[in-house]
Amino acid sequence: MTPTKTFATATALAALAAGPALADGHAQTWDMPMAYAASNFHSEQGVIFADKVREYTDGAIDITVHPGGSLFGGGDIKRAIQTGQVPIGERLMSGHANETPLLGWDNLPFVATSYEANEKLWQAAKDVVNEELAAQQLVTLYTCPWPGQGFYFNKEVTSSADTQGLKFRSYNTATATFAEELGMVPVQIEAAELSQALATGVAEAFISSGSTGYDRKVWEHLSHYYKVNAWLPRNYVMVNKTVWDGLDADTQAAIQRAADETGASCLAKSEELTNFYFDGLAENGMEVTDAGPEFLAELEAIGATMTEAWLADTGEAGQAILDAYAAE
Ligand code: PCA
Repeated sequence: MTPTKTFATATALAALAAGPALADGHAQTWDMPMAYAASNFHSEQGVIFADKVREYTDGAIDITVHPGGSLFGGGDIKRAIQTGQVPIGERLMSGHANETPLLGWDNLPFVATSYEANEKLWQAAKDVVNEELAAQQLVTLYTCPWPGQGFYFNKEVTSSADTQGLKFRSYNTATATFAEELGMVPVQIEAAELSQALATGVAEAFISSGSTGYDRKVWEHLSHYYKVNAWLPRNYVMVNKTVWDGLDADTQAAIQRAADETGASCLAKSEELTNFYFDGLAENGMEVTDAGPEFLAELEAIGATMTEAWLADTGEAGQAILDAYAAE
C-alpha cells in the first residue's frame, strides 16, 4: 500500500468516530474500496448504496466507491477497514475462511444451490457470523450472493482424468482444496488480475460464476464453462465498528435502511443476470453446458468431504448453522 492510498490515520479515524455525523456541520466523506470490476453488478449496487446513504442521511455521510481493487486489493480490504485505514468496504466473505473458518458458511459444495436456499442458509448463519465479525471490529451492513459457481477450462472435461496438473486460479481456501482434489495446482489470484493470469499462462482453469468470466472476457483464453452450481458465495459490505458506534442512532438507521434496500436489490440483480452471463459466454464462443455425470459425481463426492472438514473446523457453531438450515 502506498501512502497516497491511505484514507485516514488513526487520529483522523478517532475524529470521525467522535460524534454525530453533522455535529460540526460537515459531512463525513467515506472511501469505500470494492474488489470487483466497476461494471460488475456488486460494484454498481455499491454505487446505488452510496447514493441512498447520501440521500437518507441528508448528505451527512458521503461515500465514494473505489471498484476494481483500485484503492485496496481484494485481499487487503478487510484489514484496511479493521485497522481504520478506510471506514467501509466490500469483500468476498469466504475469502477470510482461512483465518475464520465460519466465514466459509456459503462455500459448502452442493449444500445450498438456489437463491432461495442460499438466503435460508444466510438466515441460519447470520447471527453467529455477525457476532464473529463484531469481535473482529466489523459491522456487516449487507451481503449479496454471486450467481452459482461452475468450472472454466481450456478444453472439454468429462472427469478428473482431464484435470490433472492444470494450473488453477483459486479465490479462497475452499476453491484451492477443490482444485487439489481434482489433481490441479491452485494459485490464489484476485478477479481483478484474472485476465492477465490467463493471458500469461499462470492459470488455465478456475471456478467462478458466469459473472466473473463475463467481466474478465475469459473467452479470449478459455473454451468451456460447466455450470455445476456448486455454491453461491456472498460479498459483504462492512463498516469499522468504532466508526459505526460513533454515529448517532438516526444516522445508523438511515445507513441501515440504505443497506437493507441495497442487499435486496443486489440479490435480485444477481438472480436476474445469471442467464445473461451464460448467454454472454456462449455468444462469445464458449461451450456453456452442465457438467457430465462422471465429473459431477466426482465433484459431489469431493464436496461432501469438504463439508465434513468445515464441520470439523467450526465445531458446534458450524453444526448449529446446518441444523438451523435443515430445520427451516
Ligand atoms: N466471482 C468472484 C467470487 C465468486 C464469483 O462468482 C471471483 O471469481 O473472484
